[in-house]
Amino acid sequence: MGSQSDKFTRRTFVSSAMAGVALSSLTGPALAQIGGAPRRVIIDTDPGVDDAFALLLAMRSPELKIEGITPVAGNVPLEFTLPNALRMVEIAGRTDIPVAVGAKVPLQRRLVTATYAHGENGLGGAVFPAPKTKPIAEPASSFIRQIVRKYPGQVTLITLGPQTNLAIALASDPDLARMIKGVVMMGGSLSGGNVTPAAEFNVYVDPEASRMVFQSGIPITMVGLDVTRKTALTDAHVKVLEDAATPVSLAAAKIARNDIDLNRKQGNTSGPNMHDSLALAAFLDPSILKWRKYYVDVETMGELTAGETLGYLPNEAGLRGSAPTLATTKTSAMLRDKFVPNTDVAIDVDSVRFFKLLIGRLASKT
Ligand SMILES: [Ca+2]
Repeated sequence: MGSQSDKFTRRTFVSSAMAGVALSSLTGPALAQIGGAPRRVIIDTDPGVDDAFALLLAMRSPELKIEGITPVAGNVPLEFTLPNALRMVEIAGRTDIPVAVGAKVPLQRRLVTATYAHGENGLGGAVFPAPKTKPIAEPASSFIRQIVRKYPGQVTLITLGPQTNLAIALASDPDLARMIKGVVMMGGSLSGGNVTPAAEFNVYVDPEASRMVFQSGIPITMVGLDVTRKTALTDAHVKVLEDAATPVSLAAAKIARNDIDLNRKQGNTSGPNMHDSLALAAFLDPSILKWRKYYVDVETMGELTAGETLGYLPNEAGLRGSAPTLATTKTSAMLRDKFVPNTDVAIDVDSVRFFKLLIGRLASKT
Protein backbone atom coordinates (compact mmCIF):
# COMPACT_ATOMS: atom_id res chain seq x y z
CA MET A 1 0.00 0.00 0.00
CA GLY A 2 1.04 3.57 -0.55
CA SER A 3 3.51 2.88 -3.33
CA GLN A 4 3.86 5.32 -6.18
CA SER A 5 2.13 2.98 -8.60
CA ASP A 6 -0.73 2.47 -6.16
CA LYS A 7 -1.21 6.22 -5.86
CA PHE A 8 -1.10 6.56 -9.62
CA THR A 9 -3.75 3.88 -10.01
CA ARG A 10 -5.96 5.60 -7.49
CA ARG A 11 -5.58 9.00 -9.09
CA THR A 12 -6.30 7.55 -12.49
CA PHE A 13 -9.38 5.79 -11.18
CA VAL A 14 -10.77 8.83 -9.41
CA SER A 15 -10.24 11.17 -12.35
CA SER A 16 -11.64 8.73 -14.90
CA ALA A 17 -14.56 7.81 -12.67
CA MET A 18 -15.40 11.43 -12.00
CA ALA A 19 -15.04 12.30 -15.69
CA GLY A 20 -17.80 9.83 -16.35
CA VAL A 21 -20.11 11.32 -13.78
CA ALA A 22 -21.75 13.82 -16.06
CA LEU A 23 -22.39 11.14 -18.67
CA SER A 24 -23.82 8.44 -16.46
CA SER A 25 -26.84 8.25 -14.27
CA LEU A 26 -25.75 8.75 -10.68
CA THR A 27 -28.94 7.91 -8.91
CA GLY A 28 -27.26 5.45 -6.57
CA PRO A 29 -29.04 3.10 -4.20
CA ALA A 30 -32.58 3.86 -3.12
CA LEU A 31 -32.76 6.69 -0.63
CA ALA A 32 -33.83 5.96 2.91
CA GLN A 33 -37.56 6.28 3.40
CA ILE A 34 -37.75 9.45 5.40
CA GLY A 35 -40.40 9.08 8.05
CA GLY A 36 -41.18 5.54 6.84
CA ALA A 37 -41.10 2.34 8.85
CA PRO A 38 -37.63 1.23 9.99
CA ARG A 39 -35.92 -0.90 7.37
CA ARG A 40 -35.12 -4.53 8.18
CA VAL A 41 -31.42 -5.40 8.12
CA ILE A 42 -29.13 -8.21 9.13
CA ILE A 43 -25.59 -7.09 9.91
CA ASP A 44 -22.94 -9.62 8.96
CA THR A 45 -19.64 -8.65 10.55
CA ASP A 46 -16.15 -9.59 11.78
CA PRO A 47 -15.47 -7.14 14.65
CA GLY A 48 -12.98 -5.60 14.03
CA VAL A 49 -12.43 -1.98 15.08
CA ASP A 50 -14.41 -0.36 12.26
CA ASP A 51 -17.04 -3.11 12.58
CA ALA A 52 -17.49 -2.16 16.23
CA PHE A 53 -18.08 1.46 15.19
CA ALA A 54 -20.52 0.33 12.49
CA LEU A 55 -22.46 -1.85 14.94
CA LEU A 56 -22.72 0.96 17.47
CA LEU A 57 -23.81 3.38 14.72
CA ALA A 58 -26.45 0.89 13.56
CA MET A 59 -27.80 0.44 17.06
CA ARG A 60 -28.01 4.26 17.42
CA SER A 61 -29.99 4.60 14.18
CA PRO A 62 -33.79 4.60 14.47
CA GLU A 63 -34.13 4.08 10.69
CA LEU A 64 -33.07 0.45 11.14
CA LYS A 65 -34.85 -2.62 12.41
CA ILE A 66 -31.87 -4.86 13.15
CA GLU A 67 -33.20 -8.42 12.80
CA GLY A 68 -29.90 -9.95 13.79
CA ILE A 69 -26.12 -9.78 13.84
CA THR A 70 -24.10 -12.62 12.31
CA PRO A 71 -20.40 -12.63 13.25
CA VAL A 72 -17.98 -14.39 10.91
CA ALA A 73 -14.24 -15.11 10.96
CA GLY A 74 -12.24 -12.40 9.22
CA ASN A 75 -10.24 -9.61 10.84
CA VAL A 76 -9.71 -12.01 13.74
CA PRO A 77 -10.92 -15.61 14.29
CA LEU A 78 -14.54 -16.33 15.24
CA GLU A 79 -13.52 -16.94 18.85
CA PHE A 80 -12.99 -13.14 19.01
CA THR A 81 -15.53 -11.78 16.49
CA LEU A 82 -18.42 -13.54 18.24
CA PRO A 83 -17.77 -12.19 21.77
CA ASN A 84 -16.91 -8.78 20.29
CA ALA A 85 -20.34 -8.64 18.61
CA LEU A 86 -21.99 -9.69 21.89
CA ARG A 87 -20.03 -6.98 23.73
CA MET A 88 -21.34 -4.35 21.31
CA VAL A 89 -25.01 -5.29 21.84
CA GLU A 90 -24.44 -5.15 25.61
CA ILE A 91 -22.69 -1.76 25.43
CA ALA A 92 -25.52 -0.36 23.30
CA GLY A 93 -28.16 -1.86 25.63
CA ARG A 94 -29.55 -3.88 22.71
CA THR A 95 -29.38 -7.46 23.93
CA ASP A 96 -32.82 -7.88 22.32
CA ILE A 97 -30.99 -8.27 18.97
CA PRO A 98 -30.24 -11.95 18.19
CA VAL A 99 -26.59 -12.78 17.52
CA ALA A 100 -26.12 -15.95 15.42
CA VAL A 101 -22.80 -17.79 15.15
CA GLY A 102 -21.27 -17.65 11.69
CA ALA A 103 -18.60 -19.49 9.73
CA LYS A 104 -15.20 -20.22 11.26
CA VAL A 105 -13.44 -20.50 7.92
CA PRO A 106 -13.91 -19.30 4.33
CA LEU A 107 -15.64 -21.59 1.79
CA GLN A 108 -12.50 -23.00 0.18
CA ARG A 109 -9.48 -21.28 1.70
CA ARG A 110 -7.49 -21.10 4.89
CA LEU A 111 -8.42 -18.13 7.05
CA VAL A 112 -6.17 -15.08 6.73
CA THR A 113 -6.69 -12.50 9.50
CA ALA A 114 -5.75 -8.83 9.95
CA THR A 115 -4.51 -8.66 13.53
CA TYR A 116 -1.87 -6.15 12.36
CA ALA A 117 -4.70 -3.61 11.90
CA HIS A 118 -7.19 -4.67 14.57
CA GLY A 119 -5.00 -6.11 17.37
CA GLU A 120 -5.04 -9.73 18.51
CA ASN A 121 -8.50 -9.29 20.09
CA GLY A 122 -10.04 -7.39 17.16
CA LEU A 123 -10.73 -4.22 19.17
CA GLY A 124 -7.32 -2.64 18.79
CA GLY A 125 -6.28 -4.25 22.08
CA ALA A 126 -9.01 -2.43 24.07
CA VAL A 127 -10.12 -4.81 26.83
CA PHE A 128 -13.77 -5.19 27.85
CA PRO A 129 -15.35 -7.70 30.23
CA ALA A 130 -16.45 -11.05 28.81
CA PRO A 131 -20.03 -10.75 27.53
CA LYS A 132 -22.82 -12.37 29.54
CA THR A 133 -25.17 -12.51 26.56
CA LYS A 134 -25.25 -15.77 24.62
CA PRO A 135 -25.70 -16.29 20.89
CA ILE A 136 -28.87 -17.99 19.66
CA ALA A 137 -28.70 -21.71 18.87
CA GLU A 138 -29.33 -21.32 15.15
CA PRO A 139 -26.22 -20.88 12.98
CA ALA A 140 -25.86 -17.64 10.98
CA SER A 141 -26.56 -19.06 7.52
CA SER A 142 -29.86 -20.70 8.53
CA PHE A 143 -30.80 -17.64 10.59
CA ILE A 144 -30.29 -15.44 7.50
CA ARG A 145 -32.43 -17.84 5.48
CA GLN A 146 -35.17 -17.90 8.10
CA ILE A 147 -35.41 -14.10 8.47
CA VAL A 148 -35.33 -13.47 4.71
CA ARG A 149 -38.09 -16.06 4.16
CA LYS A 150 -40.12 -14.54 6.98
CA TYR A 151 -39.96 -11.08 5.35
CA PRO A 152 -39.47 -11.70 1.61
CA GLY A 153 -38.37 -8.62 -0.32
CA GLN A 154 -37.82 -6.61 2.87
CA VAL A 155 -34.44 -7.58 4.30
CA THR A 156 -31.15 -5.92 3.36
CA LEU A 157 -27.92 -7.71 4.26
CA ILE A 158 -25.21 -5.30 5.38
CA THR A 159 -21.98 -7.27 5.06
CA LEU A 160 -18.91 -5.85 6.79
CA GLY A 161 -16.60 -8.87 6.57
CA PRO A 162 -15.92 -11.84 4.30
CA GLN A 163 -19.27 -12.89 2.78
CA THR A 164 -19.06 -16.55 3.81
CA ASN A 165 -22.30 -16.64 5.85
CA LEU A 166 -24.40 -15.16 3.04
CA ALA A 167 -22.81 -17.47 0.46
CA ILE A 168 -23.65 -20.54 2.58
CA ALA A 169 -27.23 -19.28 2.93
CA LEU A 170 -27.54 -18.71 -0.84
CA ALA A 171 -26.09 -22.15 -1.61
CA SER A 172 -28.56 -23.81 0.76
CA ASP A 173 -31.65 -22.23 -0.80
CA PRO A 174 -31.85 -21.48 -4.54
CA ASP A 175 -34.90 -19.20 -4.08
CA LEU A 176 -33.30 -17.04 -1.40
CA ALA A 177 -31.48 -14.53 -3.63
CA ARG A 178 -34.67 -13.17 -5.21
CA MET A 179 -36.19 -12.65 -1.73
CA ILE A 180 -33.29 -10.48 -0.48
CA LYS A 181 -33.92 -6.77 -0.95
CA GLY A 182 -30.26 -5.91 -1.36
CA VAL A 183 -26.71 -6.35 -0.17
CA VAL A 184 -24.79 -3.33 1.07
CA MET A 185 -21.18 -4.42 1.39
CA MET A 186 -17.98 -2.98 2.68
CA GLY A 187 -15.56 -4.68 0.38
CA GLY A 188 -13.82 -4.68 -2.93
CA SER A 189 -12.04 -1.90 -4.77
CA LEU A 190 -11.82 -0.67 -8.34
CA SER A 191 -8.57 1.15 -7.54
CA GLY A 192 -6.22 -1.44 -6.09
CA GLY A 193 -6.23 -3.53 -2.95
CA ASN A 194 -4.89 -3.36 0.57
CA VAL A 195 -3.83 -6.98 1.17
CA THR A 196 -2.35 -7.48 -2.28
CA PRO A 197 -2.03 -4.91 -5.09
CA ALA A 198 -5.24 -6.46 -6.47
CA ALA A 199 -7.49 -7.36 -3.55
CA GLU A 200 -9.32 -5.67 -0.70
CA PHE A 201 -9.27 -7.69 2.55
CA ASN A 202 -12.91 -8.88 2.83
CA VAL A 203 -13.04 -10.18 -0.74
CA TYR A 204 -9.46 -11.50 -0.53
CA VAL A 205 -10.35 -13.68 2.46
CA ASP A 206 -13.28 -15.41 0.73
CA PRO A 207 -13.33 -14.61 -3.01
CA GLU A 208 -15.49 -17.63 -3.84
CA ALA A 209 -18.17 -16.38 -1.44
CA SER A 210 -18.11 -12.85 -2.88
CA ARG A 211 -18.30 -14.21 -6.42
CA MET A 212 -21.50 -16.06 -5.48
CA VAL A 213 -22.94 -12.85 -4.07
CA PHE A 214 -22.07 -10.75 -7.15
CA GLN A 215 -23.50 -13.41 -9.47
CA SER A 216 -26.65 -13.98 -7.39
CA GLY A 217 -28.83 -11.32 -9.01
CA ILE A 218 -29.30 -9.51 -5.67
CA PRO A 219 -28.99 -5.71 -6.11
CA ILE A 220 -25.56 -4.84 -4.65
CA THR A 221 -24.23 -1.63 -3.19
CA MET A 222 -20.44 -1.71 -3.00
CA VAL A 223 -18.60 0.59 -0.61
CA GLY A 224 -14.98 -0.28 -1.24
CA LEU A 225 -11.50 1.09 -0.70
CA ASP A 226 -12.16 3.65 -3.47
CA VAL A 227 -14.06 5.64 -0.84
CA THR A 228 -13.21 4.13 2.54
CA ARG A 229 -9.57 5.20 2.09
CA LYS A 230 -10.88 8.75 2.54
CA THR A 231 -12.30 8.19 6.06
CA ALA A 232 -9.44 8.57 8.53
CA LEU A 233 -10.50 8.80 12.17
CA THR A 234 -8.70 11.63 14.00
CA ASP A 235 -7.88 12.53 17.61
CA ALA A 236 -10.43 15.34 17.33
CA HIS A 237 -13.19 12.83 16.57
CA VAL A 238 -12.18 10.72 19.56
CA LYS A 239 -12.15 13.81 21.82
CA VAL A 240 -15.81 14.48 20.93
CA LEU A 241 -16.66 10.90 21.91
CA GLU A 242 -14.75 11.19 25.20
CA ASP A 243 -16.43 14.48 26.09
CA ALA A 244 -19.91 13.06 25.45
CA ALA A 245 -19.18 10.43 28.15
CA THR A 246 -22.05 8.06 27.39
CA PRO A 247 -21.52 4.27 27.62
CA VAL A 248 -21.55 4.03 23.80
CA SER A 249 -19.29 7.04 23.17
CA LEU A 250 -16.77 5.98 25.82
CA ALA A 251 -16.58 2.42 24.48
CA ALA A 252 -16.07 3.74 20.95
CA ALA A 253 -13.42 6.18 22.20
CA LYS A 254 -11.57 3.44 24.09
CA ILE A 255 -11.45 1.20 21.01
CA ALA A 256 -10.40 4.18 18.87
CA ARG A 257 -7.58 5.29 21.21
CA ASN A 258 -6.14 1.79 21.28
CA ASP A 259 -6.35 1.39 17.53
CA ILE A 260 -4.90 4.84 16.76
CA ASP A 261 -1.91 3.87 18.95
CA LEU A 262 -1.62 0.50 17.19
CA ASN A 263 -1.86 2.23 13.82
CA ARG A 264 0.96 4.65 14.74
CA LYS A 265 3.15 1.81 15.99
CA GLN A 266 2.71 0.27 12.53
CA GLY A 267 4.22 3.45 11.09
CA ASN A 268 1.00 4.93 9.65
CA THR A 269 0.61 8.68 10.00
CA SER A 270 -3.16 8.80 9.66
CA GLY A 271 -6.14 6.59 10.31
CA PRO A 272 -7.43 4.05 11.07
CA ASN A 273 -10.03 4.33 8.30
CA MET A 274 -13.66 3.75 9.22
CA HIS A 275 -14.35 1.35 6.35
CA ASP A 276 -17.37 -0.46 7.79
CA SER A 277 -19.15 2.49 9.34
CA LEU A 278 -19.05 4.16 5.92
CA ALA A 279 -20.96 1.19 4.45
CA LEU A 280 -23.51 1.55 7.23
CA ALA A 281 -23.73 5.30 6.64
CA ALA A 282 -24.19 4.65 2.91
CA PHE A 283 -27.32 2.67 3.73
CA LEU A 284 -28.61 5.36 6.09
CA ASP A 285 -27.89 8.26 3.74
CA PRO A 286 -26.63 7.40 0.22
CA SER A 287 -26.34 11.12 -0.61
CA ILE A 288 -23.09 11.21 1.41
CA LEU A 289 -21.46 9.37 -1.49
CA LYS A 290 -21.32 9.56 -5.29
CA TRP A 291 -22.31 6.44 -7.22
CA ARG A 292 -21.82 4.79 -10.56
CA LYS A 293 -23.33 1.59 -11.95
CA TYR A 294 -20.93 -1.22 -12.91
CA TYR A 295 -21.05 -4.89 -13.67
CA VAL A 296 -18.75 -6.22 -10.94
CA ASP A 297 -17.26 -9.68 -10.76
CA VAL A 298 -14.54 -11.27 -8.64
CA GLU A 299 -11.31 -12.95 -9.76
CA THR A 300 -11.03 -16.33 -8.03
CA MET A 301 -8.46 -18.13 -10.18
CA GLY A 302 -5.53 -15.74 -10.11
CA GLU A 303 -2.36 -16.86 -8.36
CA LEU A 304 -1.60 -13.21 -7.62
CA THR A 305 -4.98 -11.57 -8.05
CA ALA A 306 -7.58 -13.77 -6.31
CA GLY A 307 -10.11 -11.52 -4.60
CA GLU A 308 -9.73 -8.67 -7.07
CA THR A 309 -13.03 -6.98 -7.92
CA LEU A 310 -13.39 -5.86 -11.53
CA GLY A 311 -15.86 -3.20 -12.55
CA TYR A 312 -17.07 -3.24 -16.16
CA LEU A 313 -18.63 -0.24 -17.86
CA PRO A 314 -20.80 -0.45 -21.01
CA ASN A 315 -18.90 -1.77 -24.00
CA GLU A 316 -20.46 -2.54 -27.37
CA ALA A 317 -18.23 -5.57 -27.79
CA GLY A 318 -19.53 -7.18 -24.60
CA LEU A 319 -17.71 -7.87 -21.35
CA ARG A 320 -14.50 -9.75 -21.97
CA GLY A 321 -12.70 -12.19 -19.68
CA SER A 322 -9.22 -13.63 -20.19
CA ALA A 323 -8.22 -15.30 -23.46
CA PRO A 324 -8.95 -19.03 -23.81
CA THR A 325 -5.89 -21.22 -23.21
CA LEU A 326 -4.71 -24.06 -25.43
CA ALA A 327 -4.86 -26.54 -22.54
CA THR A 328 -8.50 -26.13 -21.64
CA THR A 329 -11.75 -24.79 -22.92
CA LYS A 330 -12.85 -23.79 -19.41
CA THR A 331 -11.67 -20.19 -19.55
CA SER A 332 -14.25 -18.09 -21.31
CA ALA A 333 -13.26 -15.15 -23.43
CA MET A 334 -16.65 -13.49 -23.01
CA LEU A 335 -18.30 -12.98 -19.65
CA ARG A 336 -21.47 -11.33 -20.94
CA ASP A 337 -22.55 -10.40 -24.44
CA LYS A 338 -24.09 -7.17 -23.24
CA PHE A 339 -23.68 -4.81 -20.31
CA VAL A 340 -26.15 -5.29 -17.48
CA PRO A 341 -25.04 -3.56 -14.27
CA ASN A 342 -25.33 -5.52 -11.02
CA THR A 343 -23.76 -3.06 -8.58
CA ASP A 344 -23.97 0.55 -7.44
CA VAL A 345 -20.33 1.34 -6.73
CA ALA A 346 -19.42 4.26 -4.44
CA ILE A 347 -16.84 6.38 -6.27
CA ASP A 348 -16.49 9.40 -3.98
CA VAL A 349 -17.47 10.47 -0.47
CA ASP A 350 -18.06 13.65 1.49
CA SER A 351 -16.07 12.53 4.51
CA VAL A 352 -16.98 15.62 6.57
CA ARG A 353 -20.68 14.74 6.29
CA PHE A 354 -19.89 11.10 7.00
CA PHE A 355 -18.05 11.86 10.25
CA LYS A 356 -20.77 14.30 11.26
CA LEU A 357 -23.27 11.44 11.04
CA LEU A 358 -20.99 8.82 12.66
CA ILE A 359 -19.57 10.83 15.54
CA GLY A 360 -22.83 12.74 16.04
CA ARG A 361 -24.81 9.55 16.58
CA LEU A 362 -22.18 7.82 18.71
CA ALA A 363 -21.89 10.91 20.91
CA SER A 364 -25.63 11.55 21.14
CA LYS A 365 -27.07 11.48 24.64
CA THR A 366 -30.57 10.50 23.52
CA1 LIG B 1 -15.13 -5.76 8.94
